[in-house]
Amino acid sequence: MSDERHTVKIGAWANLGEPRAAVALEESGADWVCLDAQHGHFDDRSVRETLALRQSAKVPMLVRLLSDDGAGIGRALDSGADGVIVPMVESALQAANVVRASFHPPRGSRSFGPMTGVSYNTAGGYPKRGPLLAVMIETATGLENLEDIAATTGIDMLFVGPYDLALSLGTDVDTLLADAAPKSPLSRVIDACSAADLIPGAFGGTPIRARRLLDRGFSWVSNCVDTSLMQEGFKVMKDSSLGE
Ligand code: 3PY
Ligand code: MG
Repeated sequence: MSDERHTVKIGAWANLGEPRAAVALEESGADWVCLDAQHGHFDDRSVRETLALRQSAKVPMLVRLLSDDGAGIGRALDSGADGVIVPMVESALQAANVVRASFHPPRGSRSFGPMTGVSYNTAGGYPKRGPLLAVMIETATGLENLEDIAATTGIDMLFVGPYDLALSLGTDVDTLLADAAPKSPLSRVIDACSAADLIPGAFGGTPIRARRLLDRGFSWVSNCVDTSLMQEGFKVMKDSSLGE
């Protein structure tokens, strides 16, 4: 995976739970799209409808799950998600459970639903060997166990949630992003990804924060959410209509 690890991929974050809006993001040039079922409004039905609505799988569509629950992982993958982003992962055991829940036996323990199951897609030529598995590092405990989590066989990406991580560390997002000291939290995540050959990913949320994360060495970075795109987009279009 080494080459892919360093390829910059800018992602769009879909919060609304609206299948057509999420597919429009995929068609707008995003390198990947996340359907957020944790803080966003996606549920089983809207995830399924979104994935079914794609004309073709152009880029990876990942589901950010409500929790690390194995059944939820299986349902997202059965619906055709290209991968999952699992929040609040704090230990190697939790990361190993994510891997186990993502693969059918003999590799894992994912249940096989032959009448409903969709095999995972291969959007954008990646992932080819299975669903993309991203575990979120967003707590002080997750950071403490970072290297063990990164060493878990089967994980593809460490994905930083800077909002939760900043809260957990008693700092703020911009201070966390700006701290480039060698042993700073984000530097440690980059180093752990290098050592374990994982993709370093992070939630940016805005273009400025996405830029900071790219500068810090992250390669899969989200730079917007669908709701803010509408707010910002209308402003830009209004100004442009008025010649400003
Ligand atoms: C975080 O920054 O904590 C996130 O989970 C982004 O959604
Ligand atoms: Mg979070």
